[in-house]
This record gives sequence, C-alpha cells and structure tokens, in this order.
Amino acid sequence: MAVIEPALDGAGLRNPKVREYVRYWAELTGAERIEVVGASDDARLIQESVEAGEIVPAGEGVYYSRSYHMDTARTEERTIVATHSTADAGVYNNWRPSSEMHELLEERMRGASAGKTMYVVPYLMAPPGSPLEEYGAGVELTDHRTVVLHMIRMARVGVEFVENLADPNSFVRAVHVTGDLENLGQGTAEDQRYFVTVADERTILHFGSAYGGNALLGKIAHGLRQAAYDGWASGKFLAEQFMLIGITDKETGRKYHICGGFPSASGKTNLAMMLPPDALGERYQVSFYGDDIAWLWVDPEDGRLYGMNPEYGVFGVAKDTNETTNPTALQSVDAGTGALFTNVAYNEITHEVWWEGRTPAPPADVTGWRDWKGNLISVRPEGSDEPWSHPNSRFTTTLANVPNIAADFEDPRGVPIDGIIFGGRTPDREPLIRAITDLAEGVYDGLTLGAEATFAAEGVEGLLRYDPMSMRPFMSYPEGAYAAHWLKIIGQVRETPIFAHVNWFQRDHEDGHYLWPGYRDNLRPLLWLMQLMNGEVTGRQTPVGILPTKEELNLDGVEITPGDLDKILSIDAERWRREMAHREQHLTQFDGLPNEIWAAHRRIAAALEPGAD
Ligand code: OXD
Ligand code: MN
Repeated sequence: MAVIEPALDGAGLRNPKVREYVRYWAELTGAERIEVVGASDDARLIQESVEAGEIVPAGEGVYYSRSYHMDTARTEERTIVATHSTADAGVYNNWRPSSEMHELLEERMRGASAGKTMYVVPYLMAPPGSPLEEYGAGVELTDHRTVVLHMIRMARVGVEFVENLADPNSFVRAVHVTGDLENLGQGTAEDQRYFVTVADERTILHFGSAYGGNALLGKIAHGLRQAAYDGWASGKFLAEQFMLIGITDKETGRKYHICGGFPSASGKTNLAMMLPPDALGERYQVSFYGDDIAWLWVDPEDGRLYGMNPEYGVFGVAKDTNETTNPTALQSVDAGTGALFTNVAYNEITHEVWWEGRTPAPPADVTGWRDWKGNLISVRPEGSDEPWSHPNSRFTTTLANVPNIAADFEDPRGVPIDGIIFGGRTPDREPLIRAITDLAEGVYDGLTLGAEATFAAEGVEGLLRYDPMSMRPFMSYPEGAYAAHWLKIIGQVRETPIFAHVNWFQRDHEDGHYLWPGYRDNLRPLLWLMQLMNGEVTGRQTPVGILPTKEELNLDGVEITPGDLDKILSIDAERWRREMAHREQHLTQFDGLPNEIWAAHRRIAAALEPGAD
C-alpha cells in the first residue's frame, strides 16, 4: 500500500481536495507507491524509462516506444459521455447514466495498479492567466510512465497549476489505469475497456489502454469532451477540434488568425504547420499556434472572438510526414527536441526511425530495422507488403519545438479570430474555397462537414461520413444544443468572423490526379479569404457561398492547368442537389436543431434549384 501523505507533502501538494482525490484512487487501485510529477522531472523520468526498456533512444535526445499491438488508436465505440440527466444524450456522445459508469469503472480499476507507481500529474490546459484558466486545471493519475512523458510534452505540468485555484475543488479529476493489456479482450464481446467522461462531475475514468487519446487525458478527454461540456454548461466558450494559425502580411503589417476543423486524414496538421509558398515568402509569414484544439470565447470589452490552443505540444500522425508535406514537423522532432515517437519503424543499430511516406521507398538496407511490432524486417517473406510503421504511428513534441511557432502563443489573452474554416477530403463537388458571410450558414456548413468514407465497406458512393465541426468523436452534449450554443457564442461577436469551406483534394474524374497542388499553396485561398473580408476583392456569389474568380486568386508560381483551375472554382449544381438530400437526412437525426440552421439549409437548397437566381 502506498505511503501517500509524505509523497504529497514532499511535492508541496497542499490543495486538500486534490489530496483527498489522490488518496481515494491510490487506495482503490492498490498502487504500490505514488509520485507527484512536474515538468522538471522529465530528464529523470526519461532516464528511468530508458533503463527500464520502456523507451529507447532514436537519435540525440529523441526517443522511441512501441505500444501493445492491440492498443494503437482511440477507440470510439468504447468511449462514453456520462451525466446524471438523460436530456444530455445526443446522437454521437454515446451517453450513459453516471451511476452505472462509476460502478463499472471502479470494479475494473480496483487493485489494477497493484505493484505499480501511480503518478500524480497536475496540469493546465490553457496558457497561465487565460480568461478560461478556471476550466483548464486538472490532475491526471496514471500508472504508466510513458503516459507521463507524453503529458509533460502535451500539457503544462506541475503542482503550481492546482495550488492556487480560486476554488480548490475546480480541477478535472482524470484517472487513467492501464489494466492488463494482454487480457482485456480488445474488440471482442468481452471487451473490458471503458473510456468515460462523467461530464457533469468533471471526472474522467479511462481503463484499458496506454495509448494516445485513450490515455493522455488532458488532450482529448479534457481539452475537447469535458471542455465542450463546460463551455456549454457555463455558457461561456466553445472547445473545438480546430487548428489555429496566424498569417502576417509583412507589407501592410496586418496579422490575421484563422482556426478551423478538419476530419481526420484531411491534412489539418500539415495546414497548421504550413510555410508560405516560395513565391509569396517575401511578403507573408505563417505562424503556428496549434494543430488540434482551440477554445473560443468572446471578449465583452471589444466584442471580438478570441481563440487559444490549450495544449502545450503536438501529438501528430507520422504517416506521410516528409519534406514536401510538412518540413516544419520534421524540424520539430529533430535531435535535441526531446520528441517521442510511437509505433514507427526503428533501427536498433543506427537508432533511426522511419514511417510510410517519410521517403518514397523504405530504406534499401534493412539491417537493424524492426517494424512497429518489433519484428525484424530482414526476416519478412519476399514481397511482403506489410507496412513498417502503424498507420496511426505518432510523434510527440512540445509547441516550442515547432520552428514557426507564433511569438505570442502563450499570450493569456489568446488571439482575435478573423476566419473559421471547415474542410474535408472530398474528391468532387467541394470547390477549392467558398466563403460564407452569414452566421447560421457558417454554423450549418460546420454541421454538415464530412470526408469521403475511407473504407469501401463504410462508404456509400458519394456519401460523406459526416463529422460535424470535426467533433463527432468528441461531442459531449446533444447536437441541437451544440448548434444553438455556437449561434449564441458567435452571435455575441460585434463583427462575425468570415467562414469558409475549403477542399484541397478534388480529383480528376478520369485519371484521378489531384486538381490543386495543396500543401504550401493552400495559403493562397486563405489570403483570398482575408482579402474578401477586407473588401479588397468581391468574388462570385454562388448558391453555396462566394468563390474566388481566377483573377483574384494569387497564382504566382503555381503550376495548374486552366481546365483544372476552372473545375476547382466552379459549382456542379446537380451534384450539390444530391448532397442536399443527404444533408437533410443527416440533420434530421438531431433533436432541437435551431430553426436558423434549418432555414439556412432550405435557403441553400432553394438557391440550388434549376432556374433559381
Ligand atoms: C485525435 C488526435 O485522436 O488528435 O484526433 O490524436
Ligand atoms: Mn485530433
């Protein structure tokens, strides 16, 4: 049984509510010892992890770990939002009554950390001093040391973040117990895993994984699910799975900020870390604030929408990250950054790492290379096409390692938001960019966001997997109320930010080539959007928004055929009419969707009818 009080005293953890919480869970999980950690413990924890063989060096000051092979991704079907009120059940939040969940989780967690250390990780999801700081404090309890290393990179970690709370009880209780990974029946009828956010108690109980969003509880469970619920319950803010960037026009000195949501595999991290194309690099600078989460609120003083990234790091997908798609990401995991790689391929002799898409072909000399499961590549049968890395393999690095991190990324005031964009991976129909100036139409666009289904089995030809605001896996309260909350918060803004839908992935019907070069060139439509907002261009009104004319888009140095350009700057009304029918079905699922959203839907549908002007 752990000796608790001296460990808490030694760490200077005096908050009585935190102490009570630690005591309760230390006793229930049966942990052998407890250890309170802060960011300054990182070097020691790294060393202990290396000595224990949990991580291995992957170059100078960079590390590598493998997760259990059945534990490599977030598990949406085992993820639950629980509250005390049935009225909180939505379509996507997998709602259950809190009373059931407490019992289930406690039963699984009881004694499950026997023989292990329970790390106490006090953290803050917000820059210190932020107006939303009171929603950002939490204490993760975890029995997995690699999870602690990730938390130190992904959140601000230290006792100081829970010692001076205005209300000592106002921290998120985030309990993570790994469980016996080899005996949890993952994916079977006897699956023991449960990932539960008891949202109205601000308590997160995750059992049965040590991976990513299942285990780093500050990030998704707190930063998105809990925070979205808190933002709604308090009526004060939005918490969204959004990237956030700044664009500085060095000629005029103006700085713009754009945030936005993209379903997974739609290039959000690449966009967030984008550099300007060479031809525009003299004039524009793009700065990085965050690639995954933004909290948004209105400052009553100036009536502007503000946003900040509550995270402290990046937990990025490694696959296809290379010099073309995201050179910034590669620099942010260079020697000396303290980055951690998970489930990529690893060379045990040279300590190099590799993942699919890092280079066009895998290393030719396979000596020393092991795949993400730890198997030697050299003993694979001839012609094996098994990937070397897991498709969801990751890199974890702190924000400050990103070379174009914004100078003011820690500014507690956040940054004023000029534009909100949505974009999925859509092979047809969606133009390069369409701007939306009406609030309800902007929110409607977010609610009907989706991406092409990625597996044939899931997909119906031409039907998107809808992912409202890219929040489908993180919705914590009913979608109708979510839409109303968006209208309420953004409705308080004196000057509504401009909305837009973007699509970098339109393909040619015949040979399938991408019509737009993408990556750094994606800055061009965003610059047009800012010009439209400023009234410097007017674009062309269509039933689904304002599109740039060819002349308005800065295409200096872009290689694109006139035919492809026409295609990505036009609307296929017939194809859109089919989409509107799918949207109607999608929205009908949501009870209590505000009338403004239905009115926006009907307005757009009517404008798309043949003969409508
Ligand atoms: C996610 C992530 O799961 O960002 O969306 O890791
Ligand atoms: Mn994400």
